Amino acid sequence: MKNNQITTYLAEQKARVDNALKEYFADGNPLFRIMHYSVDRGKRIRPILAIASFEACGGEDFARIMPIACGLELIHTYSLIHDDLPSMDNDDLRRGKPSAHKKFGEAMAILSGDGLCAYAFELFTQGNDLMEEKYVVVQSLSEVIGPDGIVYGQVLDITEQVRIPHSLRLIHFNKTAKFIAVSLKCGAIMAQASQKLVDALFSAGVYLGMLFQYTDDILDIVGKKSTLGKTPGKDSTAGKLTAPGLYGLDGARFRAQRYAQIAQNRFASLGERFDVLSDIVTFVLKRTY
Ligand code: GRG
Repeated sequence: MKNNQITTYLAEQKARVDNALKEYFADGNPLFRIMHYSVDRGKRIRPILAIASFEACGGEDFARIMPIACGLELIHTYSLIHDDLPSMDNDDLRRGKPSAHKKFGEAMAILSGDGLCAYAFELFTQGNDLMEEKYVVVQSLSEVIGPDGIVYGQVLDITEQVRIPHSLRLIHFNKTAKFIAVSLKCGAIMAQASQKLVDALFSAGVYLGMLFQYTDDILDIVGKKSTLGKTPGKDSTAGKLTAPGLYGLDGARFRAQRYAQIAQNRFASLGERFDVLSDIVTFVLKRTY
């Protein structure tokens, strides 16, 4: 795919996800409006990866993957809301607007995150078909968003003092890469792909996830305020362990390219149907927001 083709593909998938999310938040008590405020405006990279993986694995019925894809976005948003809290990163801006606690106060921000987490599991388990697949989806997701995944990554992010490559890898792997990888895995599970393919997509996804966090760290320094949608330079000035902080900008860019290359080799080895994932890798490597 050419650069403009992958951009169009991503925009189309994002529109599908946004429409579905709007429906999931169309009704409900006022808390749903508060939750949707934070859900609104993300890039939707995780749901798009689930959809792309589902389709590449031969999945056709869109209704099978959409609730799972949207549930991933709800969990992601929940983690962003909590990440921004005064006791965590204390960020006033998220997705180009006041973060949840700035807009609604800390208590409502925490509660909206709690609500998003529970609502996500409602979406993961919705309907009476493919119960076994949904069980594996929930099992796989629980493993990577909890104390051996995102939550652990955040603990390390806050507490890690030892500025060595191993620490950086551990933070990136847990905070970001496992969740990106599991998004691909969920798409494959819902397409009833073989265990071998499910595992191959997860392990390729880890490299894409490491790349994603590298580019996030790089953009934190060189990204434009107008496109970032969050407070620029926050991580570097807060003394966080980041890729450019450890390796310098050029070193971080070089290593990002290496992660991209490994991810692309892995996707290429799965056959042409997975080219879209290689194109997403290129997009992530070159992204400006
Ligand atoms: C609630 C699961 C959960 C965990 C609590 C707060 C916390 C522990 C973890 C924070 C983890 C975190 C914020 C990781 C950063 C991941 C990352 C690169 C976020 C930016 O993702 P984008 O660029 O953002 O996809 P958009 O806004 O486009 O969705």
